[in-house]
Amino acid sequence: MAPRKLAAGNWKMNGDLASLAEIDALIAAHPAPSCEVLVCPPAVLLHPMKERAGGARVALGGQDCHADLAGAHTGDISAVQLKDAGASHVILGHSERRADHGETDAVVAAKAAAAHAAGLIAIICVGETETQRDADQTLAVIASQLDGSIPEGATAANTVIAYEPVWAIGTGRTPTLDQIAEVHALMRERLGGRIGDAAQVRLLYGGSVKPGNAAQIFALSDVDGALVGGASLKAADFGAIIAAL
Ligand code: G2H
Repeated sequence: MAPRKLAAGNWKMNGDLASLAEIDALIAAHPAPSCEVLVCPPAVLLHPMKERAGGARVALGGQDCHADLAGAHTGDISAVQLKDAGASHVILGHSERRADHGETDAVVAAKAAAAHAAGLIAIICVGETETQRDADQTLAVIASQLDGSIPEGATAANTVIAYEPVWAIGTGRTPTLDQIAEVHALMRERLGGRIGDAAQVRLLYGGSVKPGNAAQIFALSDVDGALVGGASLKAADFGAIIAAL
């Protein structure tokens, strides 16, 4: 049986306490979505979001965690702390983290192992740059990132993979449906060598997902949902994407 689809919102470094009203509005408009709904706000909003009526009814996630579960790491946040604040998931290896903080595949794998140890579901992101796509390296890059970023012990229950082509993030540009399908098929095949229940691992597409393109992308085989950035900030847009799943 195919896994239940997942609509995951990544607020990135956006939002404040007033933005929590968007979650309430989302739940009011979509009280019984057919897919799972996850929102990953900035860490400071996790607990207040969990406390609100709407936040108590959507799953919550962090956007990063440290590879250690506690210790002297000023400014960082641990997977245990995310869990304590109400998170069930954490996004790891987003291209903005890889670019802004120099996160390598090995770092992402260590963070994912910490997430698993804390009982969080790791959403591991992979994606090629425009230069890599133009050089016809996309499939090799994705395979290599998958191999290096997934820790031992990963299963369909504790790991989600998000394909996010770097050049499609926040740009309004998206790959063709054939390009998305090609990468997702490769990811499914590649996971087969690493994860026993690879057929059940949810594979999300991310990168300029909007109400206008969501249904077409979600109809592709091996696309089990989306990681949505800008369009997850407003209840109306994210709600329309949820409805398309
Ligand atoms: C990709 C995505 C969410 P956006 O980063 O992770 O953002 O939908 O704004 O392209």
